[in-house]
Amino acid sequence: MFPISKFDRNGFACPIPVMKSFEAAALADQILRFQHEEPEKAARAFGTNTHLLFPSLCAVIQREQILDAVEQVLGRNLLLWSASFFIKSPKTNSFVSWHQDSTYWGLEPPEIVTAWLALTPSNRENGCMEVVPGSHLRGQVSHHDTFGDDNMLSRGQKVSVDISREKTEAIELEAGQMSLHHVRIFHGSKPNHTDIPRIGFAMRFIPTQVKQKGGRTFALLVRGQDVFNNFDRPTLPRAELGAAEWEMHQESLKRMNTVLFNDAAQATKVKGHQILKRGE
Ligand SMILES: O=C(O)CCC(=O)C(=O)O
Repeated sequence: MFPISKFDRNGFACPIPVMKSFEAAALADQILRFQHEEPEKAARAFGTNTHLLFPSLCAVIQREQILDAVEQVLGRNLLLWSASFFIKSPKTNSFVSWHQDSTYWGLEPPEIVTAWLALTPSNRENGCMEVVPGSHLRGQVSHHDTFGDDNMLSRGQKVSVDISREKTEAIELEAGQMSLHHVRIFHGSKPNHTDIPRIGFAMRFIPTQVKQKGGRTFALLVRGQDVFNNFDRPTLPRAELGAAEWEMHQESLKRMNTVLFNDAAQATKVKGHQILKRGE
């Protein structure tokens, strides 16, 4: 059990053990093999909701160790709203600008927790996630979109706060460990300067009473009951990358895009209407 009182104060908690490092390494291998063999398909698959394409990832999002920790923060009735990969290849400039997740997701109230599972070690050298502890208590802060090339966020959104004046903390994880972070915490990450990839699988959980503004999206009931019915249920994958699975995946992204990009004409222009290229 991880200390929940610290999550309330800090807006994040880590490290939380989820799986053995060899299990994480096997998943990382599967992901990297797919990326190597079918780069275009992989780019479409990894952005958002990859779990709808792979039964193995669908099993990950429902793992007891993850849900037990999330339940301590959000309560017993839990939905998985989305899941994204953040993959930094060795020696690349990919980075994540400092942002709050709550900015464009259109979810209310802001009771959303991300479980970020490291499938490789994630440390200062290869660009682990960094946070400003306690910043989730400052409410929603304004952001501006940069659409920067190396920025892993689809809009390159950046918090309008001078982070150099803030106290930051690096979230270093071993493969198979995860962190939890609050939807309003300021967070970001730097490039990977090492020879090893950095792979994180970010799972976004909400309690069933949360509502989606701007359209109806999908969310999977992973624990407890849902008496609110605020989301549609996705069909779970039976085969890896099957035709029906791609159809479900694309439909989920189409709906998500309607919500995320409804006021960002430039997003479709810059990202070529590829739906969500990578993490939200
Ligand atoms: O993987 C990263 O470096 C950033 C992840 C992130 O922004 C998130 O999970 O919300």
